[in-house]
Amino acid sequence: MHLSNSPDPKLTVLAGGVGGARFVLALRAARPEARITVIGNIADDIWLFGLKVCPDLDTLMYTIGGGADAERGWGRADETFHAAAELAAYGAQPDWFGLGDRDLATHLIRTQMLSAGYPLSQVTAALCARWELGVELLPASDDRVETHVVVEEGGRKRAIHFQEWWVRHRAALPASDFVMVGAESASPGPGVVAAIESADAVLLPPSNPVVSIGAIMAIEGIRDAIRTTRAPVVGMSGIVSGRPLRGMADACLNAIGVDVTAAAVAAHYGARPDGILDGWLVDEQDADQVPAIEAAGLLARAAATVMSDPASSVTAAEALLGLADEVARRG
Ligand code: FO1
Repeated sequence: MHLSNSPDPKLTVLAGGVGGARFVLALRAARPEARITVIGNIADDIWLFGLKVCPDLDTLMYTIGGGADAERGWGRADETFHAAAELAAYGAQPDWFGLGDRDLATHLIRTQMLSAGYPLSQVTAALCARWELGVELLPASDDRVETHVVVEEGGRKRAIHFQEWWVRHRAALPASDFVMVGAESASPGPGVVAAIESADAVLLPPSNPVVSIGAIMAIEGIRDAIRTTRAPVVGMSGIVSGRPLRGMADACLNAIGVDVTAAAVAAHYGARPDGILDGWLVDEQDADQVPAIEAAGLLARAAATVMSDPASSVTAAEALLGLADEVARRG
């Protein structure tokens, strides 16, 4: 089936936080009739003050649900930080991760449901019901997976939680590796493999290729499903003109020895079946990289991909759907 003539295509998106969330918003606007499933990264998750915090799932939920702080990208709109200030007054650590008051309610109810024995997938569905997303948000796994970053300080190597590296150190501590602890034994969450296998297209938004898409792909059952699905699998580069559009993907790519270019990220993902992609969309500013990407076995196109407002975001989403269609037509 081709996307262009399907009345209600099934679109499955693998997403990290802000970039993934903005892409899904645009996709929903571009294809209101589509059944969209979003598989969210869980490896950014962290336990703080006895609470389970799921930054990427929450960024997806708040953004798609219209409750996010658009400027910051993460957390709730109209947020206050009274509880965080009180914790700081007690000298509580960590003091580098700002849990807002409204946001705290999400972590409280999530933790209460998890403690009562509900899996993360059911908890996420219950939380999302309030936000009426118009898409289905599935955690990549119900199992615990956590990205740890291997850093070197004073000639000694140690591993720290991803959030400590990202938020506290602003990704400035030289990193030599990322370890997705628990990924090797984690199973895909309920519905995840089915969403990939039954999709008309699988879409990778401009999420971080290492700690967002890479962390989802670290779960073997998901990686295998992506490699073998009959659906076209296409992605959009978050690297434009040698720089990440947002976030600190450059620090992540440097750490694993991948150049900060759209073509290098495409080569890092690789062509199916050994890799995970059929097609790769780069920004028009990187059109000169298209031949190199095609030489690596991918269908590549250049288009306006920078999502600076709702209209340009829809244009970018349409371009990625067009690439998926082209892959499908080639068979
Ligand atoms: N990012 C920050 O830069 N500083 C924060 O204090 C911070 C708090 C925070 C609280 C809840 C939440 O869901 C996300 C939060 N983030 C914060 C964003 C987030 O941790 C990262 O940007 C992502 O994990 C990377 O995708």
